[in-house]
Amino acid sequence: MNLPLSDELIAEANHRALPALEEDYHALGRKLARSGVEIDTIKARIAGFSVAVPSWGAGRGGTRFAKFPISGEPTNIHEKLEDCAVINQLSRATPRVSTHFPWDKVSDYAALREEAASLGLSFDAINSNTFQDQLGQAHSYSTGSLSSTDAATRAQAVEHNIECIEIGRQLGSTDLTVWVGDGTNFPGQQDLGRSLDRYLDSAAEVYAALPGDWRMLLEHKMFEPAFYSSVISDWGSSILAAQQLGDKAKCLVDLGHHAPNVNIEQIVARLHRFGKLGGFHFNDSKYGDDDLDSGSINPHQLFLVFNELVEAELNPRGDFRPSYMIDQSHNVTDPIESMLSSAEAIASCFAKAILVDRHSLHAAQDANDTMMAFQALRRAYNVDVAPILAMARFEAGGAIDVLAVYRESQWRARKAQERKAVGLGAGIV
Ligand code: LRH
Ligand code: MN
Repeated sequence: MNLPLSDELIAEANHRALPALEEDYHALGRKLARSGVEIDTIKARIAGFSVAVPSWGAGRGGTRFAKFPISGEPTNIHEKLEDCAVINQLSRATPRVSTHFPWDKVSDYAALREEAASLGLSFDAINSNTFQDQLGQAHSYSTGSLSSTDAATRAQAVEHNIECIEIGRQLGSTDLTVWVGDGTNFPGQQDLGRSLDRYLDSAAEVYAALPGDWRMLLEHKMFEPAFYSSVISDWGSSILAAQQLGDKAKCLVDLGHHAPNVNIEQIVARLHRFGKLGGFHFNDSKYGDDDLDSGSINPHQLFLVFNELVEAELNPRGDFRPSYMIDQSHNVTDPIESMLSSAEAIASCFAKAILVDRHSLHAAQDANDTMMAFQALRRAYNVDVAPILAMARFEAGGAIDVLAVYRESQWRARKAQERKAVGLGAGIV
């Protein structure tokens, strides 16, 4: 394996940081032991936890107004994989990359798979794209894709998804994420019932092309790019579609795809109850689909989502293996720093959820002791789990202080010398 950063750089920085970490780790260990928790057990669970990073998140993102590139940002999938390898080498928690087509198109996918493996990476879910038109495309998606009124456009969208499955097979993926921007901006523009029927017929053709061990992850979204109705607008439409399609169809929860204040952790519990919880796109938001860094606005909600996931793990329904993936747009930060910070925020919410004393929680719930039930969650949420995450990272060969070591590496400045400049533009990528 040829990892992008020198092991010496990480080892020297860790040597300086280790004494303080050991002190904090053992102090936390003594505190947790007082409530019967063995800190090494939690560390082992964290060591086994990982989240996939989005290839499209390795570059600067933007809004419809503008995108402000940074020098040294990646310009193709090869440079994006390099940057994803930096994130994993430091965090030891992001060994998989979720790809997007045609944004990540290359001529040799077997070679790309080997290239990723040499960087310590593998591929998670494949994302299809029928929300943009490509040069030379026969039929425009301007009036919809899988739900278009035009049969040739639907067939083209189905064909693209099947092509993505074929690419995914070569990359070693086993999940296809299908998000469609299909919808309307005016009442009456489309029949709300028939547009769903067309979507279901097209999705059934994609479903039929899934290899035996694959899943199709349906991603719902309330609005944008459509601002009156979206064909798969909420978890209800998504679970009904997934139930109609079959066992290999599951629902993907993008945290930013709901109306403000929606109880997303309850949606997670419901999707799990019916065996349809397929995965997540982790990010955060204050208003719309802001695609901000996970845990940066509402870390408590992220904790409550993981609290439901730990409960779900204890009460499995069907094959409980949700895909954990980040889906963010890094408009104002160095994308590598944002994904390092986000991976930490996600893993720490998982660690806090594991620390919940479920015996006390369930006893208080059964006794309708509201305050003690809430306190069972709050006690875990208030634990500073950073020493556990850092120790797990250190023992896995990562950096104790990921951002400090990343900056010390001068990676971005070095890449600014090598990589061609990215042009000005707008939009997510
Ligand atoms: C849609 C979405 C979807 C991706 C895109 C990049 O908002 O969340 O998951 O295809 O962002
Ligand atoms: Mn998403």
